[in-house]
Amino acid sequence: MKRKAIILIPMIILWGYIVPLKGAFFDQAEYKTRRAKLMKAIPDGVALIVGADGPKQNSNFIYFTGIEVPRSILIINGIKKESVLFLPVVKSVDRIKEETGIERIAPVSGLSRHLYHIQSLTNIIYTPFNRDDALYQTLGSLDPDNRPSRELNLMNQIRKGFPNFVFKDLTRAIGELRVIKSPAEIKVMRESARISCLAHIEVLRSAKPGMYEWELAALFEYTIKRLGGQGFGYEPIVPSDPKWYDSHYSENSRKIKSGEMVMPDVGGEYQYYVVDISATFPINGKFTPEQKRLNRIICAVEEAMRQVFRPGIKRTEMKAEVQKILSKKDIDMEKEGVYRIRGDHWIGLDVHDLGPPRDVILRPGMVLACDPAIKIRDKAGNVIAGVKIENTVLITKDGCENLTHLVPRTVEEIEKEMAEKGILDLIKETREKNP
Ligand SMILES: [Mn+2]
Repeated sequence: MKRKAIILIPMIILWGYIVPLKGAFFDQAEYKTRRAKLMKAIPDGVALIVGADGPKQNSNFIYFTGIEVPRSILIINGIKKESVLFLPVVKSVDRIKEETGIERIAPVSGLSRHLYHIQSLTNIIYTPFNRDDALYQTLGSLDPDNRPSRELNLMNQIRKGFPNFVFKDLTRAIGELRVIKSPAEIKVMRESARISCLAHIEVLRSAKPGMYEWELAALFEYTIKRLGGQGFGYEPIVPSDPKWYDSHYSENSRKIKSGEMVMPDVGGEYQYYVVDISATFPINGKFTPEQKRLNRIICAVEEAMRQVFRPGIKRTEMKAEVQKILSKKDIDMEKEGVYRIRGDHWIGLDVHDLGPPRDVILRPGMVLACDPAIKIRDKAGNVIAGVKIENTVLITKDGCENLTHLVPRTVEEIEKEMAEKGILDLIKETREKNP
């Protein structure tokens, strides 16, 4: 099965068709269920969700509506159990109602009147507080970038006009919903994973010593978009030695020399769903004995983590179980400097998705990172070598499913893929034939 998938890849990449984006990505029932669950969580108030001002919608708004129209606003009424979508220009009302199941559609100019009427129902407005401009932000600090967000601007305007309203944070309630993926969401995440994995394979095939990190980043982006993705799911990090250990490195400007390792942390976005993938490979396509050793250890750790990921386990309990599995393979995580073995974060509409706190018990439908890493330091404490891999993993009813399983992981798989021709090899051949 796996071989077949890999043989098909060049065909898919070169002649694949582009899936166009559309307004609503799921059927009406999906969006109605999401809003109904939120209504249950806010029986004493209304939720206010502010849409993005550009062509790309924000995660919460797309989650509850599937609507991309810029500058829209959504009210989900937990008391009356209905939703009102405010659009800058009201058109295609029947189509939007059909796609989203939203009960009422009105012009944004009618929001003020709507809030006036809501006052007789409740004084509570729930809205997701933005981490960066929470209401307790210090006022009057001297920082040119210290501007209130659009959301905060709107809150302040509402406060001025309707001083009785009290705002409460909705982030936690939305996180509880978004952390469990429905069957429809899982289907989309599988596709997001598939195209992101194919991009990793394409990069392995094209990577050569002497290339710049940005060339690999550009190839990731091209492949993801060519296969129907919206682009990067998050800022791509394509570091090579010795930049790799700086986890926020995103200049991607280094020329990669033979003998050096590359550690791309790149995932695509498809219909707004993101996957998170990291890999480690030698730019010249051949692992040294020490690199082979690190690869063997990290693959064993990652596999053990997936053996442990299952419903009912607490993330804080994972480390001991992982070590138990590894002991049978004579791997001591402590001694090898292995870290991050609990699944670092939730993944979904955002790469660091909204969800409950770390010590929560895993449940089916959760998607999280399986992202162990090793850093090797010299006596002075400087990082001199290391390895990192990351898969996006779904908790199923009796274990887990690796959504990003198509990425080559072992030494054999990686070396074999790197020996294949990639798009950049084909471009080079064309150029040589036509000097
Ligand atoms: Mn990650």
